[in-house]
Amino acid sequence: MSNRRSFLQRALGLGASLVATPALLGGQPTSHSTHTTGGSNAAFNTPVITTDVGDMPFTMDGNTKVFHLVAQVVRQQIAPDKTLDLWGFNGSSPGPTFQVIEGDHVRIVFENQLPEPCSIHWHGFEDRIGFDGMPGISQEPTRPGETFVYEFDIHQTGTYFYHSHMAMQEMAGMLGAFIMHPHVPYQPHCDKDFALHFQEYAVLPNNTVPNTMEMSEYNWLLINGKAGPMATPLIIRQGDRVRLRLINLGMDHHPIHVHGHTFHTTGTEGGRIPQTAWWPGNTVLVGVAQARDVEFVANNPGDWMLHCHLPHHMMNQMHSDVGGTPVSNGPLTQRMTNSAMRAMMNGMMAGKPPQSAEQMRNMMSMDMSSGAVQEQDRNVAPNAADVANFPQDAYMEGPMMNMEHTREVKDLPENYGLRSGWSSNMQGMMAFLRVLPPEMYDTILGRMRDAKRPNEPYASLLAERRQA
Ligand SMILES: [Cu+2]
Repeated sequence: MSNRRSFLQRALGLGASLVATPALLGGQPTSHSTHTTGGSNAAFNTPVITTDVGDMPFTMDGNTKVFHLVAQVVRQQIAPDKTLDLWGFNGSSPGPTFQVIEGDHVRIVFENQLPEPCSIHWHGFEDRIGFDGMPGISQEPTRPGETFVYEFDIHQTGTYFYHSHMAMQEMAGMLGAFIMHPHVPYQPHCDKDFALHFQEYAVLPNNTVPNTMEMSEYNWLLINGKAGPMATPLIIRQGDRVRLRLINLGMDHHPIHVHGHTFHTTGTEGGRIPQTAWWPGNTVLVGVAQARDVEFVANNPGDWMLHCHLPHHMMNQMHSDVGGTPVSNGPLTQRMTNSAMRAMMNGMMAGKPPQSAEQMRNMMSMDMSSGAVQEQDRNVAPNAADVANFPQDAYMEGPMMNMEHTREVKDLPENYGLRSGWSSNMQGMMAFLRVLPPEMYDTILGRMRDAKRPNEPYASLLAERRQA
């Protein structure tokens, strides 16, 4: 993906990816806030961080910010054992986040590399009809290989979106965030500002393509294109005032819950709410096509969870145990463990692949060490077989396999120092909100910096700390 993006940048002469710095986002950075009360009165817009996604680079043509948006097929790993074929933008799904300032003149050169027509809608923009992206209504769709140029004078502020206005394309992943920072920064100042997309996919067994015909049964629930335990944690310094921009462009509504803190809802997809009308909560319903901005002072240290509270949205590869029994990762009874192991061994000894490639991958990633089996045993009461509703028919119920040994989880600097075994309980629409004491915060930032990742979503944070 990153190769593709840098190739595009070279091919189009865009040069290196531009990192949004405070100077580009209006105002000048003052000294970093004291972190005692959270929310200094610093007068600059904190760049938004979109974990696992990153920003859309731009170049300047006079006073115009020029973006090159490419619709294309994207192969994306969403969990340690799952990769999907999605449609997205510039190498990722959701597409990279646009960040502009009220008063900006913006040009977006849209190129369609998909095998069918596409048209981009700028959700919430009070724009001219000819740029609204309604195929056959406001304009012709952009056909395969064609380019269309959108131009906007930004006069709004808040959390907006872009997405394909072909509904099935949107359901295959064609969506992204468009942040309009205010010319006069909001008060109180937020030290961290994150954008989080909530998406759901229905992927049939042994398939890599979301079934966009599905209307209600989803088995992969994602934050910023990743399912737990692969969603990158939000890294927060204890005392920071934090803004979360919760975005939903899917088929389901998501009640998003934050642990350990009380937030205020300070904005919607229509922009900022006057402070006198903010309302407190720890869960906010983000309906389809809505955004909810919430803010809080992260004064409670810990590795807190942020997740959708719909129970079925807290699981991976959720599906009913009807028909052939897949490899169970749930709270196995000893009997089930033995029969599953026996079936696998018999299959192997007969010299035939035990199951499909995907089931095999799942099996390989399962922690089969004797310690893990004992751990499973400890999780099941001796009388379990006599208890009504046990085991439940959803085979991914309960703690699943530990994925800490997988490269994707182990090597992520943002996961450093998490409690051992955490990944067994982090599934679906879940991510960590790590409120870190200063020393640990600096340690993790150091590790993130050392990782030198291309298209680093945290680039603005790492750059800011380098200046400080
Ligand atoms: Cu949900």
